[in-house]
Amino acid sequence: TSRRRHTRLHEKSRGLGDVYKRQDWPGRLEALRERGGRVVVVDPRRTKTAENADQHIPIVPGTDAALLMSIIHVMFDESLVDLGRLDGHVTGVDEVAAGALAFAPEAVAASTGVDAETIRRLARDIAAADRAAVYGRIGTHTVEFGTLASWAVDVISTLTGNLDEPGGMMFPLGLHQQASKRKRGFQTGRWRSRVRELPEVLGELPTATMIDEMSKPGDGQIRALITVGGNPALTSPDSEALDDALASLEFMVSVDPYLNETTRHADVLLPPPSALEKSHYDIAFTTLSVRNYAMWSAPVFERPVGHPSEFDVLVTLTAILSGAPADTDPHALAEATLAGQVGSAVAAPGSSIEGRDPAEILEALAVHPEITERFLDLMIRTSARGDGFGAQADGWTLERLQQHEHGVDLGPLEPRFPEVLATPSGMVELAPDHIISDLDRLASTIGERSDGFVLVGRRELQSNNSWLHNIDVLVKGRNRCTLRIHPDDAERLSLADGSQATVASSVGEVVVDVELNDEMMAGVVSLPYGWGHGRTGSRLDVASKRPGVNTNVLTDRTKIDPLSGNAVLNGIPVEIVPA
Ligand SMILES: Nc1nc2c(c(=O)[nH]1)N[C@H]1C(S)=C(S)[C@@H](COP(=O)(O)OP(=O)(O)OC[C@H]3O[C@@H](n4cnc5c(=O)[nH]c(N)nc54)[C@H](O)[C@@H]3O)O[C@H]1N2
Ligand SMILES: Nc1nc2c(c(=O)[nH]1)N[C@H]1C(S)=C(S)[C@@H](COP(=O)(O)OP(=O)(O)OC[C@H]3O[C@@H](n4cnc5c(=O)[nH]c(N)nc54)[C@H](O)[C@@H]3O)O[C@H]1N2
Ligand SMILES: [Mo]
Repeated sequence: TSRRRHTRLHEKSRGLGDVYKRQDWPGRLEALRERGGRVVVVDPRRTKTAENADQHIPIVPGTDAALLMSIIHVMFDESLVDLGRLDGHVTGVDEVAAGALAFAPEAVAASTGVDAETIRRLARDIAAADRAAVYGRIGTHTVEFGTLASWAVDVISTLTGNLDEPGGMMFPLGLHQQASKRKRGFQTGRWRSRVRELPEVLGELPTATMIDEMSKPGDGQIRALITVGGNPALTSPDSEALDDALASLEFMVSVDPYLNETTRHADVLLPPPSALEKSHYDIAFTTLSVRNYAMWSAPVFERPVGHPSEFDVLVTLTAILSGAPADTDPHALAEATLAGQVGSAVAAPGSSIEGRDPAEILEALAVHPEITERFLDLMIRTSARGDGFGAQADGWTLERLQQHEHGVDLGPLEPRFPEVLATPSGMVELAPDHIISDLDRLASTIGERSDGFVLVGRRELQSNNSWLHNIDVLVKGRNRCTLRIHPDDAERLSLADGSQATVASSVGEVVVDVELNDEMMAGVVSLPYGWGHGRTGSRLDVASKRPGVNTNVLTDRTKIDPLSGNAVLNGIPVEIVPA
């Protein structure tokens, strides 16, 4: 790389920092506390986040739904419910109140490990605060009652008037987004999987049943697979069985820069250019951001001549799958797709370009040499803040965004109700049938805490899921793939720091280095995920020298949250003995 390019890369990364610095979590937590706010972290492990908080509440893994329902119970019991501005826009409040009856704090204290007084105080504090946000992620979602827990998080925000309110849980509006949603509602189970008859969710089936669909013979058996930027051999449940299933496929294509644990099974590996060799506009994460912003980044390096872009690779695969010959020009298909999108936009009632001539719009988009940028510009210009191709004099275009090398700050999040509601009724439908009926299943699990160890996961700053372990600077130093266990538990099991333990679940076992650490709740152990390298046929020289073990050998594919189909990845019952 040339010196000039190095300088450019440096400037780019500084530019990114300017935008992402605002995401700085330790700084945000500190600022929140300086303003007089309080942070409470519920986690079986005393994480860095918990250390930076006012209060850490250890919880038995997998029991958040019960804790949250108990908070809701107290809110009704003590008349703390106040919908605020949302009053009149919410249905189902009475059904939620009835559903929460079974979850009195005393009833859930033993199984959650959180005492009744703590639960009551949480409910009262959230309700009494001028503003409060309740937030849950991997720990609350990837468990048996993940859907209920996620829903209950939003119910608490709603019942306390903190949904769509500054300081509470809000909805960002990205530069590419429309202000109002189509009122289509959310359906699941329109069709079911072949082997386990699991319902589709948003047109997808659980990864947890991929193995069954590939290995059970019969009509409709999956015999070919395309993976794009995924490493399921390490990241999906019941990895050993999945590895066998991948090996049994008749044909597999992978679009991936690495020859890793998954792509070693591929007949054809299509490596895309590096992420630094393409432009970037973030769509996924702006829907989760705490402030509205937009940024377009130019490629840092030019793509080598003759190397197709990832977009071209995917379009070509799409063309082949739809029956076109392998030498189909991907650009022709992409152009046709773009023309189709423009056609829909000019035909859509209420669109900012309704009734315009599609040819005029396509010509305006043609200023961008890359077709991907034309798709993006169409989204931006027809969005809530877009220029509507001239209809809004001060509106945004991709060209205008491109002039802001370090991105643009579009201001704080603003209330978006009722436009953002996508339910058929246009209301907050708080009590959908399938969720309310799952509360009985949850109620049947409360009672005593079961004995025995449970396993939770861990993410690392120097890694991203499974795929940054082949980069020396990111993996050097002490072994990070360790089983963290509370010193008292370790003593009981005669496990010394640095010794090895065998960890066994219902489906598999691993032998792993032990790390004593009092951040762990008693009875809970933690293993990071994304490790288990060094498989024959992979080509990961650095990672193979520090392979670690794959925690998903221990996750059971039959254990899922039935509503979402999400695999249970946290709270796995395990037995531990010295190895
Ligand atoms: N550096 C780095 N950044 C990443 C990633 C990475 O691998 N590395 N991965 C990215 C991805 S794909 C994602 S999805 C996000 C995930 O980001 P997070 O959702 O923050 O995920 P984790 O860091 O795994 O934290 C999960 C926490 O849940 C706790 N936990 C486990 N079980 C339970 C439970 O039953 N109840 C409760 N209350 N807590 C529980 C765990 O102890 C852990 O502290 O991070 C993203 N960012
Ligand atoms: N036990 C347990 N299992 C988990 C989780 C957990 O917390 N615990 N977390 C779950 C979560 S939240 C997630 S998101 C999944 C992640 O699961 P995966 O998405 O399967 O895992 P990654 O390691 O992120 O895989 C990224 C792949 O993309 C490739 N790649 C990198 N750059 C590019 C590129 O520019 N183009 C293409 N095409 N490929 C590229 C990498 O080589 C790698 O193969 O794992 C899930 N599994
Ligand atoms: Mo994720």
